[in-house]
Amino acid sequence: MKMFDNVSQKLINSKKIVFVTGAGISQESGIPTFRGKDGHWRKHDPMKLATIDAFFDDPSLVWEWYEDRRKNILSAKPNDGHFAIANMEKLRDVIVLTQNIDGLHQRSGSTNVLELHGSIIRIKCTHCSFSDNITDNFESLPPKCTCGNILRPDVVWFGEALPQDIWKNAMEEASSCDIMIIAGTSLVVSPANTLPIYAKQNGATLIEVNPEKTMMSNDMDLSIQDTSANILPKILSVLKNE
Ligand code: BJW
Ligand code: ZN
Repeated sequence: MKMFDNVSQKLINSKKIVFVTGAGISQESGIPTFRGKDGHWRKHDPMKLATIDAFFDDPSLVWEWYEDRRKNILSAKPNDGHFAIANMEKLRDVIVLTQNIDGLHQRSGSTNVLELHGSIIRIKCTHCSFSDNITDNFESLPPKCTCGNILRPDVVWFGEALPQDIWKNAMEEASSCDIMIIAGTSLVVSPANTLPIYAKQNGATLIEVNPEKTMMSNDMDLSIQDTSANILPKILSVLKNE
């Protein structure tokens, strides 16, 4: 396929493909991004919703935002981009390093997914070590732990460290792939935006899929300005040598 000319042989010869994904990959499933034109951060101040201080200032407000998002996410379906990645597992070693908390990669069939920023279907206590999946609607917000303290969504907010075991694995996977495909992320949030650098240091080929240019587009071997649901199935076809 013409658009993959300079990387198609690398794709065909590859053994291990690592994806770095962000909100844009779920945009075609009806889930808003953060910084796009209908993005959350165009309507809300991130410092009032996505920090631990904001949460303790107004836990009900933050919980209402996450509950609205959780309902939207649970009614959404994976799109052709997610399914293309899942289908690549039949052909190559595939690892997905996602900043998304929506679980759509797993629901599309991907089995090697590292959730860098947590998951919207999990809760954890702000005080003790309790954590669990959310299985039902809450009677009132904010929900309380049996220890008496409030529960929070098990996601990573600004100023918080990523889960250390997951981050360590993510760096190792990024450092040992032949191909890294960066899809649907603005690459403005650290430390996730350093993963392409680890891959590049190992000599990997970097391919970006995003309708907009990002700060790292010029560092890519190929940067395709189109949506992930359009392009990832085409990359799957190249891998199948179709
Ligand atoms: C399409 C498409 C289609 C559209 N197809 N593409 C100054 C002050 C305070 C902190 C910092 C600072 N400077 C740096 C920091 C660090 C901070 C940071 O990076 N901030 C930047 C904003 C500057 N990072 C952190 O704080 C991180 N932690 C940390 O650094 O810890 C250090 C530490 C170490 C040890 C101890 C203690 C601390 C944590 C970051 C947590 C991010 N959390 C959020 C919200 C929680 C999860 C949730 O509720 O969902 O995570 S913020 C939000 O941004 C969310 C996302 O995962 C993340 C990344 O966004 P993403 O996915 O890239 O989305 P967008 O909207 O930005 O981009 C979408 C893209 O898709 C666009 O490019 C579109 O064009 C494209 N697109 N349609 C393909 N169909
Ligand atoms: Zn507790």
